[in-house]
Amino acid sequence: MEKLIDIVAHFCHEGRVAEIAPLGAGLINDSYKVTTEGQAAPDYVLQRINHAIFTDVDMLQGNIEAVTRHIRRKLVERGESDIERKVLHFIASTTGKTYYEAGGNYWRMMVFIPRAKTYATVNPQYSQCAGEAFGDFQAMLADIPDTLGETIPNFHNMEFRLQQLREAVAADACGRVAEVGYYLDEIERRADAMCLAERLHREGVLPKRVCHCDTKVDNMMFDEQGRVLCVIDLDTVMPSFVFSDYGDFLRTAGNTGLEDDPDLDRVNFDMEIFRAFTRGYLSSARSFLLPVEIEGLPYAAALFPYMQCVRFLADYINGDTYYKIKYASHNLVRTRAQFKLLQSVEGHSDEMKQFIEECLK
Ligand code: GN1
Ligand code: MG
Repeated sequence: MEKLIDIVAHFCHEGRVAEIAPLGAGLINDSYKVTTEGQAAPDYVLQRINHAIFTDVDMLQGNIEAVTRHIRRKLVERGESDIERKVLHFIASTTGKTYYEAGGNYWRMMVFIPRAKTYATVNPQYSQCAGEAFGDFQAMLADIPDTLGETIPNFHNMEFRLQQLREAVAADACGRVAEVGYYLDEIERRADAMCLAERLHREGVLPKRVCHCDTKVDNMMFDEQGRVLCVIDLDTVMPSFVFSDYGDFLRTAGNTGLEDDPDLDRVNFDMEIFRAFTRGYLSSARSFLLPVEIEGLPYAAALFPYMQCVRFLADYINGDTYYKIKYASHNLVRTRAQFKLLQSVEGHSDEMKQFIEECLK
């Protein structure tokens, strides 16, 4: 593999590189911070795109360029200040594209957003801001003129994810199926109910819109005052149900434990975060949401722990081919934690409905 410094040299960046160091904790791509000498030039983030997952890098970067261009235009129209910190800026490589291929690896480089932070956990106040920001993100992209490709086909299609799990079970590549019977039964028991969105879509009732599709809480940058600057990690921006963005944020921020918490007593659904995020989201998304979308929000809160449980379990059964793992049973531990979260969400179903009704009054 080419050295990182040689990769960076293929991008049209400013300044001289002082240091390149690993950055972040994503489960898919590898990220590095590229620090430049002095104050004049910005710092950068260099990323190796996971080409096994994002097979069409040209489409991937095309989507991202379209989305960042459109958001930038909206921010300018609104007369926003500090725009460089409010939308990602990918720089061109020597080929003129915003990515560079070297020896079968694909790289891209973006301007590092200074004085910004991501959090693994957020308080209710931050959650409300995050809700407004994701609602606003969807609202800004509602009139994007470009047609976005599906960077990962069927990404949040629950029927497809269940089919993948069933195929993994049938193949049982590592002999792991025997030990996960309990989870497989619990998943199958809920399968029909959880595929509601696909059914509504087929009936022509539920639309797809441009969504972020990876609204984990740590994919959002906050400034020094706790205001949302921008949404990052745009690889999965594509047409989906609004449930994706609403549900995945709550799956991460609304968990009192960790996504892979080995201690299930720590994993519960935090209703205070739910209320704050929902209030924020409805304030900016209400203008375009259909009744069927609003009614589906409690379902979305359950759907994402469920879907993630299915995806982690399928990966465990397949022998850990998709998600980065830190130890042998990591994907099973993740499965258990997501299932516990799902059970906790299910226990709050009526309360969630009531709260949403009150919000709309
Ligand atoms: C992956 O790249 P990262 O870590 O933000 C995954 C998401 C999962 C998430 C679980 C392309 O996101 O869908 O929800 O891990 N992204 C992809 O933590 O599969
Ligand atoms: Mg991420």
